Amino acid sequence: MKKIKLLLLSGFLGAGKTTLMLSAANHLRSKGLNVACVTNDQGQQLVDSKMVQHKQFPILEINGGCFCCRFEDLTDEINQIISENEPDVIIAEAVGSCTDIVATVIKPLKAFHGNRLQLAPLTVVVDPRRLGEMYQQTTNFAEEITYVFRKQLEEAQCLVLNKVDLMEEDDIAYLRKQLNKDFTGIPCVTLSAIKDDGASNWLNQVLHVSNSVDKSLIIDYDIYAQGEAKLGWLNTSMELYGNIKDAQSLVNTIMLELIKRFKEIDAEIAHLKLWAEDEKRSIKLSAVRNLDIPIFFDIHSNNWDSNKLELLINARINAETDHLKQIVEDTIHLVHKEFNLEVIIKEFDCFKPSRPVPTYRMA
Ligand SMILES: Nc1nc2c(ncn2[C@@H]2O[C@H](COP(=O)(O)OP(=O)(O)OP(=O)(O)O)[C@@H](O)[C@H]2O)c(=O)[nH]1
Ligand SMILES: [Mg+2]
Repeated sequence: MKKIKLLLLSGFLGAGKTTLMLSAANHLRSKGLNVACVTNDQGQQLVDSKMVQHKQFPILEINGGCFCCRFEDLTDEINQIISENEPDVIIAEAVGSCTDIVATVIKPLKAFHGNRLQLAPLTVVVDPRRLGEMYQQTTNFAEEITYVFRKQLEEAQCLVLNKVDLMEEDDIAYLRKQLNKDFTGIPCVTLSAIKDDGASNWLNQVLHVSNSVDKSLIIDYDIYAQGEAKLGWLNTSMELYGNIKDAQSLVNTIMLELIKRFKEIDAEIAHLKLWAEDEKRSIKLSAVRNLDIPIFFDIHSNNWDSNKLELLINARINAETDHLKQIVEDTIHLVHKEFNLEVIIKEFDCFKPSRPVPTYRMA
């Protein structure tokens, strides 16, 4: 039986996993291969899934916990996508606050499903600015979050230093040197996942290589759980009704307002994503640091007026949930008043990820 290739992406929130997954999926599709994508989150209402659907790839979503804690869901869903879409390659993105994937996902997949899945080396995507902050000890994140970031790097079987377009060559050379020193023997690919064909270097590195590493991470689950619990997680979806003259500018205003308010309480943004759509168009904005201005527009849509807009907000912030909730609620209220829009909240979920309890852990 021909095995289906499974490429697993890990790496911290905002590092560029979804961007790389979509770039790789596009590349493979252009070569005539069937690709399916897997998104994963602690909550529901995911901007990432909207992105995958927008690019028209088959998608499966594992909600309400990471792959390791929802291992049976992951394998059930993989079975389903295989029978419905017959993919040649599946690309799966783990939750950005998750680690210990070799022991809790890769090894169990190899043990129980190795006859039909060919697992590639575990790839960890890195934002070089976050990596620089770790080395220079200038991060604004709680120590326990940096612990998780570091553990993600430690279990990489392939490192992707992404977003090189944002960096000076010297800085990239310095970071590569540090990675080579700290993670000797681990291949490190530098690329820009947002550029056309940015993923091809990575695919060359992992697509035809089977996962052969059996070393599991040494990790303290108490600190890991504390690190995850330092992050406030908020997913909300709503409908906005009224005379929306310029949807892009409206969504931009919401984004800037949220960033301003998080800065005011010194709450570091890990990833703040907004998605807006009506029946014809959609737009996505992301900020992955408090310093992130201007914001990335992943899907452009200029001069866009509408009477009804659906809006998703996904926020992962180093903040207490009551602060996070208050800031998002206040911002929505401001939109209602300043833009004279009726706002109907469909879902509103704000929480801290609970302690990871993997279904399997193979040391
Ligand atoms: N300049 C630049 N921006 C990038 C690159 N890759 C990703 N980004 C941007 O970084 C932001 C985060 O990218 P995502 O792909 O959503 O990151 P992620 O790792 O999937 O984030 P989570 O799902 O929250 O863990 C988006 O605004 C992307 O457009 C890159 O190579 N260069
Ligand atoms: Mg993502």
